[in-house]
Amino acid sequence: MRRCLARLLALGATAVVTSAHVGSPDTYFEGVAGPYPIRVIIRNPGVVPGLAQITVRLLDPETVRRVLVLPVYWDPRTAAPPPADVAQRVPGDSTLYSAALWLMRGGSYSVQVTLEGASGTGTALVPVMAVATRRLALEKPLGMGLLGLGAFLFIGALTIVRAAVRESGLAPGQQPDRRRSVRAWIATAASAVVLALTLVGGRAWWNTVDAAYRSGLYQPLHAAATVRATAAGAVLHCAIDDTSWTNQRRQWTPLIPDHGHLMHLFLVRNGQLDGFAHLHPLPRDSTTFEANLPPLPAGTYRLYADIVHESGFAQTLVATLDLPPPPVSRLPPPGDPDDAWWSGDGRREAGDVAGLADGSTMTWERGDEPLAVDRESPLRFVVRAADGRPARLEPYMGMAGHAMIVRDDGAVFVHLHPEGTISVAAQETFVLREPGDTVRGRLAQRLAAMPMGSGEQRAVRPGAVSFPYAFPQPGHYRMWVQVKRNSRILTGVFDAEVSPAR
Ligand SMILES: [Cu+2]
Repeated sequence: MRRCLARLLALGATAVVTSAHVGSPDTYFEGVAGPYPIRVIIRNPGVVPGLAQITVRLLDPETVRRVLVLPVYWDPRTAAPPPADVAQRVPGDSTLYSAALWLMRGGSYSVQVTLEGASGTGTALVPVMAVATRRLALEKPLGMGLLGLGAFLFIGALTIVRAAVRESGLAPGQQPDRRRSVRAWIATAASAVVLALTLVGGRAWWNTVDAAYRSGLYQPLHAAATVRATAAGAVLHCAIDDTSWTNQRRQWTPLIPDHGHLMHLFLVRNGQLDGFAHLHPLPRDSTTFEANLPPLPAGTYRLYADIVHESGFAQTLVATLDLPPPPVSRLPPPGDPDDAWWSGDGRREAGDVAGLADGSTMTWERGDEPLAVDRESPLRFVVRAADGRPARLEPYMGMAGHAMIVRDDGAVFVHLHPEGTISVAAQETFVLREPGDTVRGRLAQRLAAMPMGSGEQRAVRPGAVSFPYAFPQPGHYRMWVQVKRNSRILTGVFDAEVSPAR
């Protein structure tokens, strides 16, 4: 009973912690491999070592001869990667390829997806975090079967010992005497004791292995948030107070900026989900970050802080915060120009059309199929000016758009771009990584020296943004979709009901 309870607790705890994003372990990527536009989905095995499933969809019906996939571990000190695997075409679908990838160590990988075809060869790098988030359960029939086989071996071994001592020295047909019989019984009893001790030792060894695995299950770094009132307004203080981060001998590589900011902090009001902010706190030192707090309704907020390490490891830290009512009649303190916030009036945003702050509208083109778990969802949004024409959008932090998705109980949080769930900074680290980058901080310095946003300014199609994604769990979700128009950040809010997988 106790063990059962412990297992349930472990499941409950691991269901909510998964890498980079919360409760959404799979990786979605949309981009180009040289001349070929592709969409890649990598299903995280949840165990390390583990087998990840990768699918590559060709978005242009080009003639592609071969699709190769290869996971490369971030640390150049590890052994050279093996040759790439050839992805197999999925029967019945000429544009879909699939393969399985072994992720042998915990940490970040770049999965190289190479396409060979009529227009030449092209490669895309898709960052993937390999983290253990669960223990595989031993199924009862398998356990019973193994127990039966074990008992058979145990009794078989004793039978062999008994027969060897009692009868092996006798001529055929001869009966063993009493002395032989006694010796045989003694030998059998002694073997039983030795075998039983071996079993006890084996059990202790296995429990140690299991405990080590459990203590290695991924947890994001611990963070805590507080609010401080100052003359200029309320200041949000976020500290990474995890001992594995604050210790001098850090196991973690330093943080690097992702689209220009070391931390992207999202606040979501508990319950009604009617308060939301997307802030960019500035580092005070290597563990504390501060941001001016916009005027949000009072209440309990969940905080999700996205950070990226130099190793390409992206993670989302989680904390909660009680916000006091904002001071009346005071202008919001000046924050980062990329900061944006929204507050609703507690009702559901069930429609397909959201009004934006500048009079334009954002329409979710939901498509005909209902949303279901693991079904690729059309998250496509069209922004129209007040006169109904498609609005001209500008890049917001280098991206055509940002979408933040939260399940109402907070168990799922994901931050999406048209490129998918990947962290662009993690992808950049893999592009810029050189074999000599074995000193911590060297790659981060090179990244920091690059002019900000020098990565290609991602093309913004007139008036539309889309995000590749499939919902990981059923439930009620809210989405905040942010775009920029006329230098103003606009937030569209939508609700989504996701049914269980068929
Ligand atoms: Cu973003």
